[in-house]
Amino acid sequence: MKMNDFRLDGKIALVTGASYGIGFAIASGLAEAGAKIVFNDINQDLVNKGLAAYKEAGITAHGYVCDVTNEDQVNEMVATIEKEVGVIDILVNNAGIIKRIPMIEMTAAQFRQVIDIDLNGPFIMAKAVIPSMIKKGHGKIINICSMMSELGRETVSAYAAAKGGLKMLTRNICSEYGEYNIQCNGIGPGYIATPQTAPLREIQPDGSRHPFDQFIIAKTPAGRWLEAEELAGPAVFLASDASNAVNGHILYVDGGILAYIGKQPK
Ligand code: NAP
Ligand code: GCO
Repeated sequence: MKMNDFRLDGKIALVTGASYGIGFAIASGLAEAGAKIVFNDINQDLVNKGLAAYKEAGITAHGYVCDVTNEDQVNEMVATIEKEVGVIDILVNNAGIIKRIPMIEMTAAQFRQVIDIDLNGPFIMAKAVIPSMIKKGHGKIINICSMMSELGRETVSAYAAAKGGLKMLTRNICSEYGEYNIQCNGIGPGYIATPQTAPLREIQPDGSRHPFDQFIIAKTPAGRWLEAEELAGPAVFLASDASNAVNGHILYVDGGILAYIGKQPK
């Protein structure tokens, strides 16, 4: 093994939904390792916000408007990227939403929307980039899974179903395309302080921490929420030649939540 195996120089990385949050943190880490960064988001305002943020971070990024659930938009974006930037070597399926609604109160349309973005989107994106990866003789796909790829909890039935499915899609891409030197793995973040989890960390009217915030602190051995930047190193590893023998694996970056029964209440 050479330390250079962890470098991404000369590689093109597409990170979906990466104007901010986990996607932005992962893309920034991949850039630090030498990758050329391409990202998409759902509208031009978000893409512009992302371009400004990457520029401020000293990263030259290419941004595109694309809804990952729209196959025509995805195919057009990938073709444009190949023309304007080059063939995608690394795909990070990061774009995702969550709806926290008790299952029997959730409409089928709401359930379908979460499945569409969090599971169909990664399928559509992977399907669009794999042919060129096969031609190129290598490729890396990293699917952003979740604690809910392994665990359920109240109000997140659609999200858990999607993230559980994403774990198995990861394993299936590994199984079907490993022979073409394509490695498909997942990252399963724990609880990360981003806009998506902001409602779970809101300070209560009496000034106390949100009950869920306190719950996660007790469930995490380190006794804290994790930062999006803490996902960058694992992403660089899975995007690099250092992980060429790792395939179909979900790397949980959760501070130990899945290993821990939780701190006994005082
Ligand atoms: P976030 O702050 O909500 O960011 C998600 C990004 O995806 C946003 O830019 C969002 O755009 C974009 N997006 C949504 N739907 C899209 C679509 N159809 N096409 C393209 N882009 C779309 O979420 P996050 O916390 O950074 O999470 C990123 C990923 O990590 C998600 O897959 C999430 O499930 C997963 N995750 C998060 C945590 C956590 O604790 N935060 C933990 C485990 C896994 P909009 O701003 O328009 O919505
Ligand atoms: C929730 C949270 C989680 C995190 C993440 C945990 O409501 O439970 O949003 O789902 O987003 O997926 O890994």
